[in-house]
Amino acid sequence: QGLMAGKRGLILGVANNRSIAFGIAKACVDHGAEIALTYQGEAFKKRVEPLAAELNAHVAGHCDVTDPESLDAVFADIAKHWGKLDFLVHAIAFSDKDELTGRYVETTRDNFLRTMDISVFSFTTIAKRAEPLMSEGGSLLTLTYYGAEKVMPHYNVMGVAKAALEASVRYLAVDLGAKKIRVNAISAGPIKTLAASGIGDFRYILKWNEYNAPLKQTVTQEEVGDSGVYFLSDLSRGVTGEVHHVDSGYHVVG
Ligand code: 0WD
Repeated sequence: QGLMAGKRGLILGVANNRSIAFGIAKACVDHGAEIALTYQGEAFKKRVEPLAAELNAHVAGHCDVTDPESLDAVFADIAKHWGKLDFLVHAIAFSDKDELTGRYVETTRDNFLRTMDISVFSFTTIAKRAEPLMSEGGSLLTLTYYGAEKVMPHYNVMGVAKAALEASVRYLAVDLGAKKIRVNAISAGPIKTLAASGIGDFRYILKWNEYNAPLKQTVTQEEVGDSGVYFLSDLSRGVTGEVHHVDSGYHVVG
C-alpha cells in the first residue's frame, strides 16, 4: 500500500528532472501518493508534461507565483479535480543572478522585493489557498538553505529571503495548527539544479560540502525526496514548525 497511499498532493517547482521538487514528487509516488504538478509558462510546459506522465501526475496548469490569477486557476483546478488536498510542496525561489555574487550590500530594491515576493510571500499565499482544501488536516513543506542561518558566500539576498521563509514556517504553523495543518521546511544541502547554477562559485560550494560534511558527500534529490515523505506522510503527524536539515550533517560543522 505505501506510506502515502490515499494521499493527494500538489507539488510546485518542478522545472526539470533535476529539480528537488521532482525528487520529492517521485518519492511520494513511490510511496503510493497521487500528485499534481504545475509548470511556469510554455517553456517549462514541454519539460514538465513528460515528467508528469512518468509519475502518473495530474497537470494543474501554468503557475507563476507573481501572477495571482494563475494561482487562482491552479487551486480552482485542484478543487474541481480532487475537491481536497492532503499535502503541498513549495520548491520555488528566484533572485537575479547578477546579485547572487559579490556583496550583499549591493542588493537593489527591485531585486530585493522580487526575491522576497517569489521566494517568501508565495509560500504564505499558497498556504492560505490550500487551507480550505485541507479540511481534514494536511502537510505543507517548503525548501530552505543553510544560508538563512549563516553567511554563505554569494547567497546574499537569498539568505535573507530564506531567513524570512523559515520564520514564515513558524508563523504559519501556529495559524494553521488548530486545523491540523502542519507546516515544515527541509533545509537541503547544495544540489546541482537549474536554480543553483545561478549562484556564484556553486561548484566550489559543492566540493566544500563534500569534503567537510560528516557524511563526506553531498545530498541527492532522492535523499531529500525520502525525507520529504516523512514530512508529507503521517509519520511526522506530531511535527510542525520545524526546519529539518537534509545536508549530510554539514550544519553541525559549517
Ligand atoms: O542546492 C540547491 N539546489 C538547494 C535548493 C539547496 C537548498 C534549498 N534549495 C531550494 C531552492 O531555493 C528552492 O526554494 O529548493 C527549492 C527548489 O530549487 P531547485 O530544485 O534547486 O531549483 P529548480 O529545479 O531550478 O526549481 C526552482 C523553480 C524554478 O526554476 P528556475 O530555474 O526557472 O528558477 O522554481 C520555479 C521555477 O520552476 N519558479 C517559479 N515558479 C512559479 N512562479 C517562479 C515563479 N515566479 N520562479 C521560479
